[in-house]
Amino acid sequence: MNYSGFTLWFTGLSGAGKTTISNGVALELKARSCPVEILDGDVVRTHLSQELGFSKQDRDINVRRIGFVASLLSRNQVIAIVAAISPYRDVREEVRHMSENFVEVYIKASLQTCEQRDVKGLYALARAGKIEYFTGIDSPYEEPLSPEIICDTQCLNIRESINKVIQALEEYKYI
Ligand code: GGZ
Repeated sequence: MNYSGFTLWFTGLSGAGKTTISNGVALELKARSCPVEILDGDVVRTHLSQELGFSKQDRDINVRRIGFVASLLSRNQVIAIVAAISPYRDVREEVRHMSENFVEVYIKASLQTCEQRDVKGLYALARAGKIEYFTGIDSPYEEPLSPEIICDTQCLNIRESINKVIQALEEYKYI
């Protein structure tokens, strides 16, 4: 089968499950012999965006960089999987237009849920004023208005979310 490249963009709060679900989707796609590359916000920040913080201006630069790399990959038949908070709607719209084929996946989880999980202890630090511009605390998260896919993690477990993404990609005839 001939696969075309596309960008699969996961957005959502810190701790919503973007990394876990996107890694699971990547494994499924690799099992189908699809060429896949993952661009995780956290990882990109240690390689491409070390100098950037979390102001709107810096996040916008980070998200545009990721969008640009994803566009290069996807135009070369690679499935570019992005997992980044990418909290601002305007820049998400901008990166949508960078890739010819773009699928936005909203990993939906309430702030309360993410804060309860607090896997990395970052919410506690943000509440204590030790991290500034923390998404959901003192920096906004603008929910997508019409994402191609929504994984509501209050209703779906990890496996179900992964399956939902794969099924949607089949329906869109990307895979
Ligand atoms: C949000 C922060 C912050 C602040 C550090 N706000 O859940 P994580 O830990 O592993 O992933 C988050 C990551 C955010 O990087 P992104 O590139 O995805 O953000 S954006 O798309 O908005 O540019 C989080 C950690 O870095 N982190 N400080 N203040 N998340």
